[in-house]
Amino acid sequence: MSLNIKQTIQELKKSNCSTDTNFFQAVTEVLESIKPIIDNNKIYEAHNIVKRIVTPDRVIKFKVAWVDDNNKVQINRGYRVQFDNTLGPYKGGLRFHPTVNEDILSFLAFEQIFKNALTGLPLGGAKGGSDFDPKDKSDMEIMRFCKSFMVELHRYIGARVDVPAGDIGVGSKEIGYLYGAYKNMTSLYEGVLTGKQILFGGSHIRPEATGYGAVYFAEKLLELNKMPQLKNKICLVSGSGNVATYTIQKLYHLKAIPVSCSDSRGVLYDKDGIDLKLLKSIKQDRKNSLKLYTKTKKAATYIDIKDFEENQNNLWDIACFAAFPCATQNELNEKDAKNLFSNGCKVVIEGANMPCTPQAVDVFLNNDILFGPAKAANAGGVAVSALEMSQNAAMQSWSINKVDKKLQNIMCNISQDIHQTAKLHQLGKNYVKAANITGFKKVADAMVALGV
Ligand code: NDP
Ligand code: 2IT
Repeated sequence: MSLNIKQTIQELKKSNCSTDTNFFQAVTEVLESIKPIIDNNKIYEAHNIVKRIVTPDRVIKFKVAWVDDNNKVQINRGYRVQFDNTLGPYKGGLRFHPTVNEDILSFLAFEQIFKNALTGLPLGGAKGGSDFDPKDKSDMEIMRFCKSFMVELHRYIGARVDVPAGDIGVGSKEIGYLYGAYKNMTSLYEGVLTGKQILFGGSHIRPEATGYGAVYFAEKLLELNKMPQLKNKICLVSGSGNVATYTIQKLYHLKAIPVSCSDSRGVLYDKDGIDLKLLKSIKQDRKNSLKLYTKTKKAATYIDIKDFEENQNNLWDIACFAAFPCATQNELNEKDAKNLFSNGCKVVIEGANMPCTPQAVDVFLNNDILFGPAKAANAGGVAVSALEMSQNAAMQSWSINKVDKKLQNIMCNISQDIHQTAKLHQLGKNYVKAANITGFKKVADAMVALGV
């Protein structure tokens, strides 16, 4: 029987919340990609693989009570979506942002299964977080929140069970507080979290890994498609957090010219190339606006989000060779994609998770723009997380050079694997389908082999 995508989504909507739009968007994209594989492999139907893979193992939802600086008790929601552990312990980041809900975390956890499979390392898929907003909180409030969050979370995680890491709003500071709380409650000094500081078991290159990895991936994909490399090319980057910062840094290493960045309040354009030192010093404090940059760099332009033209992000109007959306989901829509195309953009690489809407992706694919989907392009972060787990398990610390080389290898392998799949299944340059098929097959074959 052939896979009926509409019916599968409808059944899923009955058991999930029907407003889970991000989750259904992600599931639909994967199912559309793998339909030919499912239809041609009776074994997957016999093992009900589709239904098993779109249903999370468990969704843990809990209350986080913490005390603010005014001695008031505050309440937030905490979550951990443990989607699938077929290939290894549950693995994926924690996001602290006011928009966090079960839908967003389910979509991220679902995507993480296939991303982690693409790395070739033994990792399952998960995601978690809270609607807590660290941006307007003091350090002490963040610490107290993290401690309370871990009081609940520690029951469900472990170095061989589920290993969270960072994501939006969770950097090495938050990971430190979370790790401290876990250690205090369990007496275990184990690799239960990744993205730790080097001082207490972190890995070199983990902060840089997602951004560096996206650029390594881009260079390899360009090479495989016999396109020019990034050297001397104008590049657009969105976001100004972890992923964006290290994407910009690696672009400079390769002598490319990253001219933009953004945050939730506006967009910054510096035609001379973003001054990374200045950007980092401004964004050391999450509360700072990018507008501060123009005080030092008079030639740079800042556009406030309030002044964006309707249904358009003004960042994507700038002429470029390559675009790296590195902020958040659905930040680049169809109109933005058309603007990129008409301004000569040749390659789009997703540093963030699902930053391009499905309609934007169609514009890229229909206009021969080389498109690197998130689950392949931004897998460098979780890949170095897995290397951190290896170092922790072996009680070792590897050199910068060793980790960076391994990261480069992993990103090159991912590019080659999806390029190979695209050839094998005659998908042209549709790396969305190729990445989904490559990741899916690894998990599905292991599911069949392991039995129910
Ligand atoms: P950070 O918190 O370090 O930075 C997030 C950046 O995105 C900030 O500049 C933030 O601006 C901006 N942003 C967040 N929400 C919005 C929004 N609604 N509209 C516009 N801008 C927004 O997070 P990361 O850099 O770690 O994560 C960025 C993306 O990369 C996410 O999609 C994440 O899932 C993905 N990712 C992260 C990995 C990692 O290792 N950290 C690994 C793989 C993927 P502001 O400060 O104003 O909120
Ligand atoms: O989306 C992602 O891959 C991450 N936030 C990193 C996850 C991890 O476990 O390092």
